[in-house]
Amino acid sequence: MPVVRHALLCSILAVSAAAQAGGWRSLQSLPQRSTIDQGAIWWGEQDRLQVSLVDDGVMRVRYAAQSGFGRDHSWAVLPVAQSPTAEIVESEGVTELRSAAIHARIQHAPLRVSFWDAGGQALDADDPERGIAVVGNAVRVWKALQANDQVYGFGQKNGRLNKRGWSQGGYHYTMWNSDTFAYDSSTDPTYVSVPFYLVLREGRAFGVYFDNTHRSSFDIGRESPDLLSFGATGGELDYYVIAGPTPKDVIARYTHLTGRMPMPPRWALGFHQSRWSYHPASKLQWIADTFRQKRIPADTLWLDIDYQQDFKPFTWDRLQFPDPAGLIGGLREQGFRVVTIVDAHPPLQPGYPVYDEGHAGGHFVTRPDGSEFSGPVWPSQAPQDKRDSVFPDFTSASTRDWWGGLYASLLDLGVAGIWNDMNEPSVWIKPSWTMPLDLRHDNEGQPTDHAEAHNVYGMLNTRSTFEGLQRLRPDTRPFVLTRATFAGGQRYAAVWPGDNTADWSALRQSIPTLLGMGLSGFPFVGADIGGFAGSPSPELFTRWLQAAQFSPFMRAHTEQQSADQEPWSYGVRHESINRRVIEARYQWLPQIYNEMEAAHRSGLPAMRPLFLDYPNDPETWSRDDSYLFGSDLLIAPVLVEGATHREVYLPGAAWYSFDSVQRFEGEQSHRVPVELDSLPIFVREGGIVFRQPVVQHTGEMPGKDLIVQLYPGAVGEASFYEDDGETMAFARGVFARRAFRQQRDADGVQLGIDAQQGRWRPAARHWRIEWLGLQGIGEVRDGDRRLAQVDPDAIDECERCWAQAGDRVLIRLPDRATAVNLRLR
Ligand code: MIG
Repeated sequence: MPVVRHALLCSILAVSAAAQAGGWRSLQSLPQRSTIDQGAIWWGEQDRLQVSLVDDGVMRVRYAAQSGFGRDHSWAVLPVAQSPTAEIVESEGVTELRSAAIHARIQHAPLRVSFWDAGGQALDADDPERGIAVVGNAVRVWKALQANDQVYGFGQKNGRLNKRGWSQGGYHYTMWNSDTFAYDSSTDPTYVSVPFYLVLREGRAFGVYFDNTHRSSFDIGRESPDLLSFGATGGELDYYVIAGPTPKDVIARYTHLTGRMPMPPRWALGFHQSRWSYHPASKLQWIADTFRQKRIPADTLWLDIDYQQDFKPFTWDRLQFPDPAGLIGGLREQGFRVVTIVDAHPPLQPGYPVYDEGHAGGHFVTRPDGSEFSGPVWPSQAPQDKRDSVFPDFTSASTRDWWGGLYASLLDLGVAGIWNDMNEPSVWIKPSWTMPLDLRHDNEGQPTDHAEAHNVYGMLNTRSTFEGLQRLRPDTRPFVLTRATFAGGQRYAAVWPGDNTADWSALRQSIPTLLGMGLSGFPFVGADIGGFAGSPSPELFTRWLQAAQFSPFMRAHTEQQSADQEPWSYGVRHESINRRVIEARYQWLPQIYNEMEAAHRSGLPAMRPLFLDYPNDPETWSRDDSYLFGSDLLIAPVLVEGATHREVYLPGAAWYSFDSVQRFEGEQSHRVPVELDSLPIFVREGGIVFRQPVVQHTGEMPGKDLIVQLYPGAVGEASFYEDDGETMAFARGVFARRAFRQQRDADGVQLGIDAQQGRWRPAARHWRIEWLGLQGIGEVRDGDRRLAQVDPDAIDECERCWAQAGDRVLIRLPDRATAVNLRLR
């Protein structure tokens, strides 16, 4: 609560604005001003403008045109400990708020707000002419866009990664969660709303988060090349300006504000196989058996809507699935988990317990007259009993608790994760394809209409699911996948960008879309491999699988009518290439898990655009056909049909091709020849990467060697994290983290491994340490102990030994928790 310290009653008159284009009335000045805790407030008869420091490096601007400020409530922003302090400096016509990382300057007449960082670099600034403006219930602000500003983020959006869109003349994006079957790269909006963007200005960054759930829009240099504007059709103009100076600092601060993804279970980072739908039970069992028989690794099989009786949530079609517990239990013995879809649209059917309970509890969204709303979705197409659906009101805490508890029946059958679909919400009413905007929502005690609740419906659906799973199984990490969500939804669910198409342009689009999600706080994302609508060619499926080898969420999925879309569905040649891609995913899993744990802690995406690590290199600013995975890997998937070459830009100093360990100079483009089975992967000079032998699923990992590969470079460092992969014990210190440091210089070659932090110990296993590009070694010492040299073929059988294999030095040692110092001469 802001504390009014003293009122400075100003005699400046509120100047009513000259009419502007579109009827917008620009804010001029307000007659009253006072300082408040960490900021200042201006007001007139109805208008209020408040600017305050809310977190380290984060200022908040709040403006309401009519009847003052409403309740201070956010679905996205977490409560922040009010630690930083702002110094308030008043001078003629200007108020300044100064803090360690960000300064605000508010000009009084007309009221315009601008920001600086601690180093004096200008950040976000109102356009001097237009600034904040209102028309009817709509609010908007126009910001100055500088010639060299690059703009990113906005969550799940189509188009290029860099939203400045030089060649296209800028972008205009709408935030309104929409079910957009078979969308293309010009479709907007789609399923997700994240009103957050990041501006990169000559290598330095700042961010803006617009905390408004109404339909909103962003214009990035399209209306005018030197303006960026955003606003909403209702609610307050309530936004946060987030200082850098690096883009990583902005994302760290943004995710401190809106939260970070929970630690995923390790199995969720394996390969997932889905389609609409695997049924009956024998079909799902056949899919499972085929993966194991063909030795194609996989962890998770998905049940789409047809497992249910008449598309009713929390039911099973007992003719097709007579014994779900037996089926799921048997699959578990084969190393599979099962995820089931649960759509939040129970049919209006008295006698169906979910309807009866929800009706009795007043849990469903109502019409303005208080009656229960119903509308057609899947249950209206049920094979037998066709009915309209009712919709849980997830804006009510008690409804979230109730719905979250219903997952008990699925967990009791052994279901491992939940897939929330259709939660834009998608309702088959033309032309809106959602609920009427005047429907009523509880809104945590301050009832509102669907126009305000629409964009958070999906996020609150997943909050109900996530919190329900947590309550039901407190020591198990929940796994939830969602189609719709909002800023902050990363706290509850992984996201996939819905119904893409089985064509090359959709594969190409998937990279910038997923990268944009990562920049917007959502690191756990992945698109339907092979495309959802239509059937991919064998080549497209293989290329898509390769492009997704480092996709945080890696799932093949397709629509009802398409051809078979399993890794073996495209002939023997593709089957063996596809197997190798999935095997490689599993070989890389220690590294992938490590980077996803870092994303959980830092908020920074593992799958990230080049500019995130190289913001000062202009060549990276618009690259969106390749990506970094963490800081040490650069992935350049082949995205073009019939390609024989792939152009790859490598930033920074130097990189090595992962497989041939060939050196490539940085700050250059390279033309790399490719075959059908090529996925160009580069490792940063000095990089240390963590891998394992091929496993068929994550359950086979315990006891497997940990392979540590050291790439050439004078120095290199890495941190490596592991835990049990499943429970919450890591949060109580049961994890293992250790630092690796390699050095290659005139004094010799060394690897130091610090004693582990944390109390988790892996099952007994060996380390296999591989020094790449290293020859002429005559002696290897582990501390004081000289290791025996063996033939490279014998390396996997020995207890502690080393071998020279071509230009690689291989070392095998039992894993231990204490510090290790290897010296090679
Ligand atoms: O109206 O559950 O995006 O992945 O297979 C279509 C059936 C409903 C849309 C999802 C898709 C899923 C399909 N669903």
